[in-house]
Amino acid sequence: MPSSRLRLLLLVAVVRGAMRPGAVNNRFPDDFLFGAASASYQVEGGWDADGKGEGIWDRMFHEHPEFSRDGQNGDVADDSYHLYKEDVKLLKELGVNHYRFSISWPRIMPTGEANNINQPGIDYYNNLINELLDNGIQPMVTMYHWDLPQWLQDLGGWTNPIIVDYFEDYARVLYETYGDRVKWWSTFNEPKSFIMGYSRDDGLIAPSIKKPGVGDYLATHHLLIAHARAYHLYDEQYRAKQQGKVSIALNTDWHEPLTNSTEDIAAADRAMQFDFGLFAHPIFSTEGDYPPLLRERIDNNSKAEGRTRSRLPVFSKEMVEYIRGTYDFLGLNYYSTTLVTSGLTGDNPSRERDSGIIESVDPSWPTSPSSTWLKVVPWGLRKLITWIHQNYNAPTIVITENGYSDHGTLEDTERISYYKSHMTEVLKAMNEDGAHVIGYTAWSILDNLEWNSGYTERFGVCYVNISDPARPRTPKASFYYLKNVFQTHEIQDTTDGSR
Ligand code: PNW
Repeated sequence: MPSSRLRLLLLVAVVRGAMRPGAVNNRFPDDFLFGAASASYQVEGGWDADGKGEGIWDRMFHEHPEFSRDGQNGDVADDSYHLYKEDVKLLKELGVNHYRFSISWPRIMPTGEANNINQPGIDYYNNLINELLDNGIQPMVTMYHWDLPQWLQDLGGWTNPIIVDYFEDYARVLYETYGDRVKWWSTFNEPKSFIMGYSRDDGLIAPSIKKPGVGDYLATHHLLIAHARAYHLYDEQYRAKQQGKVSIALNTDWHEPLTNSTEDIAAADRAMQFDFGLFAHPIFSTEGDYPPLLRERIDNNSKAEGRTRSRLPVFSKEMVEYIRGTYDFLGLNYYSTTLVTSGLTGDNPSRERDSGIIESVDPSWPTSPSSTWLKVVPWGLRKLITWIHQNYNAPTIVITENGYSDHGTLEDTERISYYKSHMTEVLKAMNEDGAHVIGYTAWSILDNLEWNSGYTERFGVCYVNISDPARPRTPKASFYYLKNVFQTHEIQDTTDGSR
């Protein structure tokens, strides 16, 4: 038996990651998982093909073409519904371990109901999954990347508690149909983004319900319960046989205090709680439930508004326990960072106003040429990973999205330096801060329909020519750069994406 002092030293070494094989500064461990991502509405097209039902993004863009910056929508997008074999070919050449894609709920269940299955939709994902596996690529499936069946939205969507039952039915169909081959599941992609579909006053996010400070919290409440239902269902009925993992993909900017004043530090913490803790605390914290800070602020504001109950719904004790711990890993999407100070902004009421923070950016941060929000701040990713590691019980983390947008150039040197600098920060979080990151997923394999920005903002490591009905795909320099990193597990110095 080693002495207790020796054991302590060993423990420290293990915790610091120093004993993990391959844990050197520019090298990822041998078993590290590299992948690339997409989402159904952004790439598939075939919006009404072969019996697919209408989704909320179909409805929104058809009714409001002006909500798209270039008039593009998901009707055809990258036509991956027909061209998925080409996508898999590219993924194989890129050398990924996994492909993170999402399933379109209305494609397999046109109304969202489990008694109404669309067989061609089921077949599409069977074909995609089999094609991936035949090429040695693991499917990493997101159940919900924002395309709710319109039929369910007509019942109130995420604001109606009945959605939890429908989501559980949907999850059951997915486990039953694909669970023999899919071992990585995420229930939701970026709740923080899609709850804005129930709050934003410009209506730009489907389903364009403008109920800030009420609709977004209601949607949050129900999606958290739905997540837990899907997790428990897997645990109770599928895990033993299918041996997969179930989690959720959360996103946030890193929020850095504007100055080191106590007030700014507190404001930055509030920003993290409102953007990330709202979803993470109920699932990943030791005590569960919404962050106490949110409970207090939103309850107080609700009272001051003369309400009889809080705009943030309340979980019963049983429900807190039911949701707590429903994860096998944490999916993390990161793009950018903001500076935070305290102050009141946004609609009254709204989540923004409840948070009591004002955000800005440092003008010296490089900016994506095509984005209004993407500032390049690699160190924010390390701080975020380490903050999660310290605040939520050192979860196993898969970076489920990280990437850079431009107008679509093939010589995308800025994208290469974005990937390079961000992967370097991931390694620092692992090796120097002891965080348990096991995978990194680039957003995105293809230029795709970037929601309201259409194709004016492109995230792909492959260019897609959308003027050509054949939607030809062409690898960019960043494709070859990533290929090299994925192959060698080493961050290459070159920024020219040498082939
Ligand atoms: C994510 N922001 O969305 C989504 O998961 C993807 O569907 C999307 O294409 C990708 O990131 C790039 O935008 C985000 O304004 C949308 O901070 C907006 C923001 C962040 C993420």
